[in-house]
Amino acid sequence: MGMNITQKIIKNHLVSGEMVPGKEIAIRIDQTLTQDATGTMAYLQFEAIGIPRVRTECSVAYIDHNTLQTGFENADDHRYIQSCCAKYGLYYSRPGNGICHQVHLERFSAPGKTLLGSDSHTPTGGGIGMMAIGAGGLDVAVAMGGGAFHLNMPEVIRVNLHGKLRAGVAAKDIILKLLEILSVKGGVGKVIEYGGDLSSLSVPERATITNMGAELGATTSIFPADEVTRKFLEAQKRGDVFVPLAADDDAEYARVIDLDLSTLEPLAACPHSPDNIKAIKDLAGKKIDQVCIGSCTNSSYLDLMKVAKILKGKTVAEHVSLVIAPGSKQVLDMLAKNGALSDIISAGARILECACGPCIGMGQAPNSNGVSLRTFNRNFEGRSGTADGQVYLVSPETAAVSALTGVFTDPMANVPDLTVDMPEEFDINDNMIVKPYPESEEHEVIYCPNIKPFPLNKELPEVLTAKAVLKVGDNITTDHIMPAGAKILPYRSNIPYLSQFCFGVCDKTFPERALEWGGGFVIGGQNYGQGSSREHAALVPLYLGVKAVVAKSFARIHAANLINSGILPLTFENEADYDRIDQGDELEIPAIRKNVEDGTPMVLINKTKNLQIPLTTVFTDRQKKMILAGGLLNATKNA
Ligand code: MIC
Ligand code: SF4
Repeated sequence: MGMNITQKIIKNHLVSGEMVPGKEIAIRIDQTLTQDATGTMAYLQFEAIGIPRVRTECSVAYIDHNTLQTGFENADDHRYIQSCCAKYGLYYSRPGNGICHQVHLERFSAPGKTLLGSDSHTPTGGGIGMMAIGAGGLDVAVAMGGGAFHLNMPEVIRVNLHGKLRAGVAAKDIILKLLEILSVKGGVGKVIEYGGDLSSLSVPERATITNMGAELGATTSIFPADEVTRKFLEAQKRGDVFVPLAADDDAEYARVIDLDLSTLEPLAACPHSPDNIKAIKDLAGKKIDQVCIGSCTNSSYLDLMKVAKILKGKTVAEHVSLVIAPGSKQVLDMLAKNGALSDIISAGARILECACGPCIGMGQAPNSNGVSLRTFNRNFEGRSGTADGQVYLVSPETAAVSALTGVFTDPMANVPDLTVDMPEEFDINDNMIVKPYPESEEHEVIYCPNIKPFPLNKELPEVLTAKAVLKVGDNITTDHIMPAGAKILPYRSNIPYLSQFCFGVCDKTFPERALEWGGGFVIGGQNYGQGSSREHAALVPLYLGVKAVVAKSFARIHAANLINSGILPLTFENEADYDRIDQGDELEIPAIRKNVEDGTPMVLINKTKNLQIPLTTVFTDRQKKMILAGGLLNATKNA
């Protein structure tokens, strides 16, 4: 039987396990990336593992999240990460060089390779035919050291694209449509593979789609590597890494979705979830306060050239603030050289540096109750930095047209000709990427005051007794668990400080209660831990004493991060039992250690209500070791 792209790449990288959907497999990782907000922890963990030099084909550390530098903290982190790169043999992409996923796509991506990144939008690389997966920092640290990455063999959903997008409709609208069809949990345990007639979609457009596959909860998303891919790589002067990649005609899929692009229309993801989709025409006329264009989803040369064409010779509406953050130095440089930057500036746009910026709440928080149109990928409550901010996720075309009118405006009726040819040659200047130093050179790691040690768990006890310290609903994101933003993000390497803000969006009293009660169980609904890969959403609860999370279901990366930290992700056998636990109830799992060791069914006793609640969790042998030892690092030490 023929194979799909996912199976082909996994087969080429398989270290152990059977390629049967749902079963745990281990794959070899060719490339890794980290960014600064997850990177400090990842390098501290890499150092704790004790391997003298990275063992991948290529590992890159990017500085793109924490670039505001309102105090010494960010610069301390940059210094630490740069010194780790020097000592351990990594590429270092300096602040200003751009957003990790955009730069990686331009300068390092390669079809057929595996990439593991400590950022949930690492699947951006799927736009060029990489198997690019997001993970917690510790998993990336292990991969940097040459260790395999473990995941459950995904099912593959095939999305066939037919026809062409109409003028004013963008790649962003394709992924928003899929979010409407599949929802934020529709991709859990799955790879979304694209096929059909793809000749009209450039690599940056494909990357917009694979980038936001993260919002489907998918393990990753991937496009074939075809002539469009080859031309993109040649224009980046990296044609040598091209290999063609396609699914076999008789490959099988768990599900096939057909999308006729010519019927799509401009869409928006409305507050506060990427799958809360409405047509722009149904929002038309609604007043807006802010427009932000950029992020790893929509900040390519192609995107910003379209924006420049829309803004040329016009003025941003007087009550609107328009900010634009180009995705990379390459993009910004090219816009500057061809004059498009001038069109953007003279229309009144505010130019931000090439970084994540407002996407992660690093500046540009909207006004109170402000309506903000963003070309980004996440609109979780409070993420913008304004608690009651109303964030809508849209295409660059919708964003730019609406910035001019000051109200939601359908770009189909209002755009000039937006044809932008992909450049024959991109502007190549890698002077902001410091290459790995030769192994023969000696370099010291610089530990700055902002770098604090990370917490380590203890062995799993025989009996687990604790209170339900917090009860939350469905689709809790890691932004709820460990918020980011300008006031908090600089402390990613300082877990005690971060802990004051844990679950702040849901319940500001949580950290104090957790410390007072000695931690406890967190009770969650469906898709617990969706969103970012930040392992701080596990490390901070660990610091506050959280022992286990009992939920209806979990998002992939967060469940792995919990196990890596020795916190048990436990699932209700009957979802209705969620209603039989209240915050403050005394809970106990009487034979927890034995249950984990033997794989025998676990029962949670609600001592307050005198109830027995069956749990279904089954751990693999590898996971058992981690849970019994109190996390991956302890398990590695014991081995
Ligand atoms: C995000 O978009 O939420 C982030 C910030 O890039 C995170 C990583 C982090 O929290 O540092 C992600 O997507 O993994
Ligand atoms: Fe940065 Fe936003 Fe992309 Fe996360 S989603 S990597 S914060 S641009």
